[in-house]
Amino acid sequence: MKSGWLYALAVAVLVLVAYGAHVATLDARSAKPELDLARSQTTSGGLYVAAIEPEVADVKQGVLHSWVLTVKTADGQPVDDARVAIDGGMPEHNHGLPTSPRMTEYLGNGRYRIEGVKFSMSGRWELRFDISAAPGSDSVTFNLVL
Ligand SMILES: [Cu+2]
Repeated sequence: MKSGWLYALAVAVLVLVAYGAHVATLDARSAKPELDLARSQTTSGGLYVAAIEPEVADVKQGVLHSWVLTVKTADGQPVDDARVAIDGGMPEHNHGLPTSPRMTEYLGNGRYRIEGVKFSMSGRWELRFDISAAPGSDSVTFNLVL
C-alpha cells in the first residue's frame, strides 16, 4: 500500500516536471528578446555614452516636445561641438517619425537640445541619434514605448 502511494507521487512529480519543461519550451520559443528601454546607452561603436531625457514630465502622444541629449566619451568626458542627426520610427509598422526633429542648441556640458519630437501613435518607437564629434562618428538607438 505504501509503495503504491510512493509510485503515485513519483508519477505526479514526473508529470509536473514534464509539463513545466513543456511550458518553459513554449515560453522560450515565443518570448521576444527583452526590450531595452534604458535612457542611457553606449553608442554602437563604443565611442560615446549617450543619454536622453524629455524636457516635459510626461511624454504624450501627438504632442510636440523636446528632449535633452547628453553625450559623453566612454570615459565620461562631456562632448561638445557635436553634430547630431535624429532619425527614428516604428519598426513594427515600417514608418518613420511624423516630424523631423533637430538639434537646435548646445546647452553646455555635453548637453544638446533636440526639438520637434512627436510620437503620433502608441506602441514602440525608436529614436536614433547619429553623433559626430572630434572622437568620430557613432550612433545610438533608444527604444520608447508609448
Ligand atoms: Cu505606427
